[in-house]
Amino acid sequence: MVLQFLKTSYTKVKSALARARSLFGEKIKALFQGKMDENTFEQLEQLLYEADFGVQTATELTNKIRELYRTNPSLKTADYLDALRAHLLALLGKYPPGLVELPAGQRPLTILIVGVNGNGKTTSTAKLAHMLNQNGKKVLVAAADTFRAAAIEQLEMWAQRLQIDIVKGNPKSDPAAVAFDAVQAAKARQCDVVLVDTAGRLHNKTPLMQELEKIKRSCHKAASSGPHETLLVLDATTGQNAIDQAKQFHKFTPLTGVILTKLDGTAKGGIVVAIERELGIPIKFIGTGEQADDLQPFDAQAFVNNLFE
Ligand SMILES: Nc1nc2c(ncn2[C@@H]2O[C@H](COP(=O)(O)OP(=O)(O)OP(=O)(O)O)[C@@H](O)[C@H]2O)c(=O)[nH]1
Ligand SMILES: [Mg+2]
Repeated sequence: MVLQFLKTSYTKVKSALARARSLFGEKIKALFQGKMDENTFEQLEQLLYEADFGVQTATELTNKIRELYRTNPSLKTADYLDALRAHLLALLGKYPPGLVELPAGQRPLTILIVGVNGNGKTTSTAKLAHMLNQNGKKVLVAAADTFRAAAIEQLEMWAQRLQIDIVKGNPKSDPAAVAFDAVQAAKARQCDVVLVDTAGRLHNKTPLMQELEKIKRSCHKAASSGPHETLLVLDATTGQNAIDQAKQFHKFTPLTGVILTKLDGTAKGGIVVAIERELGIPIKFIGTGEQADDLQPFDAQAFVNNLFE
């Protein structure tokens, strides 16, 4: 029901990956244009590692290219790039795109947005609400980051600007109660989707992680099959620490997907592969800027094609 018709904008992905393409993709291309020898393979492995692909993937990809060269030393630059693209796609294309589908007549789809401070939760909540709204869904957002008054105001401003329904609590009130009220309100107003924005929390602070469990239970109490998605917002510029964050969040509150923000601000696209591979959690959306329409459904093909040209 939900996201099948959400289309990836290749242009947006292309411009978001401009830095990664010029600082990583172009270097790889240059490497394959020169004379191939063991030094080339070592440099390739180093480049992949520096671009946050993770040790395992960097080694595997390098071995594949080394083997390709060994069996056919007369291959061209384009052949190596094609091989790299194909291997990456095989690693990434494992998850169905989009949000889960609810059985007909069952709503609202409840989505919990979680993550450490400043990763882009509130902005992503607004962007995702906007995307769904643009696709004809009736959406409600919940300002369940009651930790700071400014956080409530921030989501309120987005909601006003995007003309989206909002349910908010008072500053310092119980975020689980806000989530409960929001899901109830979404049911009463026959909304298709409710998005719950939560406060930033450090993944190594156990009481804060336990609070998430409470928010989750509260969503469940309000609508027994939810929350249907728990999306972790990760900042692509964080590097390998993003993996540790995801592991901890996943331990306390099983995640159904990742929103990877700020891809426009990094030269390292490899974290996309590392997250899906090391955590077994799909990247569902990518953040490509600060505006309302700077969110794209993650599309492995578009990603890989735009990383190397
Ligand atoms: N360039 C870029 N900036 C982004 C993206 N997503 C979010 N931001 C910016 O990142 C900053 C933090 O975003 P917020 O949405 O407030 O982050 P948050 O996780 O809600 O923060 P806390 O509630 O304080 O934990 C803002 O300046 C956003 O505009 C993105 O995809 N690209
Ligand atoms: Mg926030």
